[in-house]
Amino acid sequence: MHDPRHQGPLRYDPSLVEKKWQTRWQQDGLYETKVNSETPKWYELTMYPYPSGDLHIGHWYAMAPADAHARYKRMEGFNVLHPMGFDSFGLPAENAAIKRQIHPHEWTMANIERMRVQLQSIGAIYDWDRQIVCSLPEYYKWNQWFFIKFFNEGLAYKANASANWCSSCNTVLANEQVLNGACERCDTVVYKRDLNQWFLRITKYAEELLIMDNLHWPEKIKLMQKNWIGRSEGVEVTFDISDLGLDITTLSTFTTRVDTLYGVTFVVLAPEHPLVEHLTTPENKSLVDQYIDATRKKTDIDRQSTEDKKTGVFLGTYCSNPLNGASIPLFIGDYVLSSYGTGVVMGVPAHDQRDMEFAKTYSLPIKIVIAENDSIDETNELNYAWTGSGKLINSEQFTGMMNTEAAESITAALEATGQGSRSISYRIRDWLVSRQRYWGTPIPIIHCDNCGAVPVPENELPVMLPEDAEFLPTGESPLKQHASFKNTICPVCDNPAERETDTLDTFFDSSWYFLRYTDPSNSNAPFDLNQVNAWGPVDQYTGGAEHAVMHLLYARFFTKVLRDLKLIQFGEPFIRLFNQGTIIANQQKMSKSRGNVVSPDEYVEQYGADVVRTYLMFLGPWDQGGEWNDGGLNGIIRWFNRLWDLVMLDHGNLQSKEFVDDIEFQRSLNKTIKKVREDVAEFKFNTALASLMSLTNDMAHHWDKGTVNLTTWNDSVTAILLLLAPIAPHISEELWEKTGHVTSIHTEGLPNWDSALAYDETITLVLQINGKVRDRVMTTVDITQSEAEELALASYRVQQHLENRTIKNIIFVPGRLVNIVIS
Ligand code: ANZ
Ligand code: ZN
Repeated sequence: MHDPRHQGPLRYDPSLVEKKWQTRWQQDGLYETKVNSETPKWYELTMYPYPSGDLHIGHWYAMAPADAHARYKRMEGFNVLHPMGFDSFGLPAENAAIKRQIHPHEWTMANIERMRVQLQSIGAIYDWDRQIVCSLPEYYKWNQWFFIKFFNEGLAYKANASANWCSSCNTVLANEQVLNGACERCDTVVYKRDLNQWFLRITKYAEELLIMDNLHWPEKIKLMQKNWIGRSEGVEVTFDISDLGLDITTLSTFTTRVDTLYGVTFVVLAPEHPLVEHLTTPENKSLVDQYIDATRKKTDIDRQSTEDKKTGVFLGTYCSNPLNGASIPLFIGDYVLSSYGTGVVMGVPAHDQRDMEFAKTYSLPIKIVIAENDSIDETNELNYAWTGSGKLINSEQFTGMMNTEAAESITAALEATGQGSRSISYRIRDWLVSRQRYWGTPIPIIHCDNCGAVPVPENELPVMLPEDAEFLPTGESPLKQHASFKNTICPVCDNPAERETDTLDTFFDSSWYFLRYTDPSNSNAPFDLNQVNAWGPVDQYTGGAEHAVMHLLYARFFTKVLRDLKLIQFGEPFIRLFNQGTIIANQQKMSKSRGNVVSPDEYVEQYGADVVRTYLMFLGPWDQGGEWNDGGLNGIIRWFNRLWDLVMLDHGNLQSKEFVDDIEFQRSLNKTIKKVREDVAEFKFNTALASLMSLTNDMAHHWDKGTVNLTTWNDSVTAILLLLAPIAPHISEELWEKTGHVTSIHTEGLPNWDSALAYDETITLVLQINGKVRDRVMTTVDITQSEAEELALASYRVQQHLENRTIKNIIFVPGRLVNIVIS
């Protein structure tokens, strides 16, 4: 009976048993969620999937462990919301539609139907009444409603900008969607196009978005957000250009090293800078124009590359240094980005590597103003820029000061004369949200010649996406060709006007979907205030680390705006974040092109959802992912069978053993309960499962040896089923019923442990000589140093290795080891 070599088939027919329970749970409304004032809430959310058509093992890997954790929280006594939906707008639907001549809506809805059935097979606690489908008007209506709110607050605006253009997707991309200069979706190299686009003013929240102390998120993700926001403290220094006879008399630069101001030997403007044409002399114009053209073809990444030569063109004009009036030549250079700081850099070749390279290329003077050490003076030849700190030289009255101190003094001097002010620059740019594609939310704006951009009146929402658009990618929004969509009447002045034909970035949809789950079918508002404030914010969010910047940052921004609009009462969307790892096959990431994608369906059909769920949680730490290996499923099947057999044993046989002393087994049981509860709470499913498996062994062992009494046996059966319930909800429910329970195991609480029994009394103390293990002894955890030393020296094996050598030192690591150091 306890033969560990038990092999498949399962003791139960998974298809029958799982179907039976899924139907019953559904009928009993077991997973309907309602706000409830008595029970504390727990909102656990898995990033919603894109309805690509097939639920693959990667989805299971994201969803099954998250479901186990949500179930665990339920059993812990929380009122748990764990919803599911579909991120269903976006390019793949449109591309598939173009390729296969199916309407994106049809393609999307068919995929959703299919995926929902597959999702149901996981046996998760999703409350399907709360499902969200972003591409339906009942959802995107509220995107439009929010957009108008943003617009009215000045948080949505249309502007000309040089935007990232992907020629293969035929649309602009947000900065966040450009990876290493290429489109994150299709890898096509992105170039810049001047376009009139819609932006959301995320930069207004840059400072607050940096505050992440209270977020329980992986440090790595917080750091990525911080770097993306990229805050720099510096000074805006103005250089005089009044000699040139222009309307504008100063040129403003942003520097983080104002202490180097005496070392400026040139000033470089970004080629796109609006003053360039005015600062260029006629003789220099043609070279300058050529250079500007060449710059457009480069990506920002290329422009910032440290490998490439720093190039530029002289404009033929000069500005003067605010401190000493020195005349300084003006250049354009593509290493200066128009979108950062003021788009102008003061060139300090002695102390900035890029400036150094630039100066060498154009034979510009290199003037040292920070001494690397005392022996350096301005006559030294520099081969590299000294970017460290030091005393100022060659800097008039500031000479001799430490540079940190000089920075303060120089700033004060500039402020006094109005030639400079402290300033903070951020790397982050406003979020470009308009897309020239069909399958997205129409932007609810009407352009009127008299009234400008006018929002669509609220009672006319949603602006429906017309079904019959020609959605071929032409580079312009397909809605532009749709006359009856485009032509309308201005809501303000009643004159003919045109609708905005761009659609919203799908990251707009996902920036607030977690709020909609709290009240998904509300047709009067995006959500009811009581519902959203009762459930929100999300207590635990789980998903892939690839969303470190875009989605998570946008959602945080949205949440803060909605808080400021008094629509919600919290300012952070996701309190805790856990990133699962990836599951691989044959040592490689699964992908269609490699042909190594594992489909869960057949496995589920053959072995049931529980075996697949449990295996996924067992194959490695969830945040590290692991290798899918069919053979591994057998281990789970074998274990389930053993457990089944043990639970089904006729425990009446134990009646006679009422008084057996089974303290050893009780210890093992209580320790397991403690360990499993702690592990699952922290998403350590694999070690939790290992403990449950070893408890199974223990149960079998004590049964065979007769060292367990009836009460403890029953406790152990109850405990192991309860602990398994979040991970394998069907088999645990089936066995729960078979052991005589009439109500669902999923309405039970978790088993508790007795701390006196869960206490690890004995440990194995490792005995070493000069770091080499020589013996191991069992002892008590609380053994003292002197007791441990005594024990070590008494060991026969240790004595053999000690021979007659002198002991120099004895190191004791409590609870772990004794290391005897000999000469
Ligand atoms: C003079 C200087 C001297 C600088 C020196 C550095 C060292 P972070 O730290 O990233 O904020 N800079 C300013 N605007 C720029 C732009 N639009 N494109 C490219 N570079 C730009 O970098 C701030 C520094 O980057 C600024 O300080 C400026 O160069 C440059 F020894 O000013 B520094
Ligand atoms: Zn009008």
